[in-house]
Amino acid sequence: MLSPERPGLFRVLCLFALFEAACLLDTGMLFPRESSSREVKELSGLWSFRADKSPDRNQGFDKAWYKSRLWETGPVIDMPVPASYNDITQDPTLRDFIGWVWYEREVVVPARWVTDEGTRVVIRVGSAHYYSIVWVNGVKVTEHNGGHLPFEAEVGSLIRKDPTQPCRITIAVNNTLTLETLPPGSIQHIDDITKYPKGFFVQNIYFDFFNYAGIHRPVLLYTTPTAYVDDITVVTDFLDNTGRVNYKVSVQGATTATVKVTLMDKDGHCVASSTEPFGVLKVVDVNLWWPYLMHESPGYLYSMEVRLMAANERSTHEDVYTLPVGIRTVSVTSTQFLINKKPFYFHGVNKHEDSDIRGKGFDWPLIVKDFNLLKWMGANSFRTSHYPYAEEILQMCDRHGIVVIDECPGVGIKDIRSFRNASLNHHLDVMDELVRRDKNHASVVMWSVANEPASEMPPAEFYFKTLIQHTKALDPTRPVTYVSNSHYARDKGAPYVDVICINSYFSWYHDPGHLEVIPLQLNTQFENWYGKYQKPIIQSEYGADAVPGLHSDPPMMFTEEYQKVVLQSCHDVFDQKRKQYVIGELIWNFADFMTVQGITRVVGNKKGVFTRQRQPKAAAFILKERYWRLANETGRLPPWTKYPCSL
Ligand code: BDP
Repeated sequence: MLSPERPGLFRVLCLFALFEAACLLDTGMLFPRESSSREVKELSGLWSFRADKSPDRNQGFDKAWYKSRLWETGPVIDMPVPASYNDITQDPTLRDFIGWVWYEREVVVPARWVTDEGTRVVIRVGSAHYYSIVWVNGVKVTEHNGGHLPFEAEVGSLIRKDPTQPCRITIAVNNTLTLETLPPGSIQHIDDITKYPKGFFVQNIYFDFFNYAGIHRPVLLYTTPTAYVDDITVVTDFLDNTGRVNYKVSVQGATTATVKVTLMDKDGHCVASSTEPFGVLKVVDVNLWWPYLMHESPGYLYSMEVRLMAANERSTHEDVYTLPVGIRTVSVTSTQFLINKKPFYFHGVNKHEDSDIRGKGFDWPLIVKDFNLLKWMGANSFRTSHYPYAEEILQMCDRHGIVVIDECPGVGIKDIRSFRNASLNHHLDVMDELVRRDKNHASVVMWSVANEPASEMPPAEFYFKTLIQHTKALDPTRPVTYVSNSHYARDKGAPYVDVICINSYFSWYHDPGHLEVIPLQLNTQFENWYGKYQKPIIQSEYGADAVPGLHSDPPMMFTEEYQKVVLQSCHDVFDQKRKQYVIGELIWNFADFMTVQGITRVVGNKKGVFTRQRQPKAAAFILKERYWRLANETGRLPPWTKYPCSL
């Protein structure tokens, strides 16, 4: 990726590596889409729910709750899916619950799914936090370690066993974190009965957001033929006016197969086609995928239709899957981040999947509102701090041209025991799953393998070297970063990354109240990091808490004025350094978000420039002014926007 001397050969090697890497996992993880050969049944809505409040949280397994209907095992309540369960009731023990919770729902499946042996029926959970086990009609079909990423299992044979019965889906989810989970955590039992009730325990976490739990993203049943398109990998580039889509199609369940691949433009016209399972589609007069505010028509997507004609011992099948494809390139020099060979400056935000009542539950109105706010403020990018966001969000980014730094849940790696092999191996698996899921998104321009680990610890160097090299081998077409805290003495991961990402909170956690230190300290920070590594730098977090409606002049901490001045003081330095090697600035945070209770958090973290209800604080207007100005300087505004704009 870094200025190859022989671009042609290099590209072939990259492709080979990505295509091979895609095979490291047994199967693909294509987003379920309807087509002439595929149906999707969404199971969003009310599920039965029961938290296992037994002392060892194991009653559900001892009594095999999955074997009967959940209400037959004891009292159940209604629980919306998708949603975190924590804020749904008035019960404080459920908000702070740690252990197994049980979800159940009965589904009536179309008769054709049952009778047609040539149909494959798959259950897919978009994400559940943290460890999940799934049963269908009392039979275990899969389990999955980790939140934020999808998992699935074939269930056709179980549904067909007794077609007269509805299909009963039971999902048990456990939010317990250990030193080997991502993010890590630990359970602490406190036995002092003079101070704590019997059986008292807490879950210690080392990250700054509430450990929301439950089924966070949609659960689906979907079908494919038994011979089907299992995975598609695309890597794009262009030369002059000609775009190139390098692709590979993986097929499962077929004894013989032929493939027809057709690339269509936005108007549905075929621009290239092939009958090979892998190859290159050439697009004359290509419409490149451009970021929002960098071009007058950002987010241009082609549609790649893969039509499989296959046979197996049962019958012949046709399977159709259509993948949106944005044609663009990404590369990095020692001072610049290039998209389509042009310098790109990240002016954006860090987010969380977080809102009132829903917690981390997927919610379309919230997602669309957030995109409207991003576009209103002129943000062209965000980092998925501190875990992968829903695929539907990345699809929105592809369509709107919002650039994404895709971060895995490697946050809060602070305990030396979390650098052992068990943790590293799980971290590598999570990167495999993340790259498998998100490799085809044009909006994803960089992988972030972790946020602020205790990188001064001796095992950190081996850990991050291995992790970063593994990620680069998985996907040689995108840069890899890892987010450091500028206040840490040493950073062992930095030599291996392509882009340095730094978080710093001058005049907040350090020298609180002393706004005057910001210009000097921020300048020193940049000079030190660039001097040492000669790599482009993104200010990946900066900011200050502001309790909305709290005011003071001269500014005092926690007021809207203080937050404003922190931002403005940083912006002056960014403006000097972006002429040299600073390639972006991402505010911490887009919106206020929930955290554990603590003496530095007033009902959550208040560093949002929007409130948790998505209303602007004074700082939002500062950023809006700045981001549109930056866009005017560095990009090409779409004709339908006027500066200052009110979208
Ligand atoms: C940063 C962390 C982020 C926190 C933020 C803060 O990366 O997760 O929420 O500090 O303290 O260091 O607001």
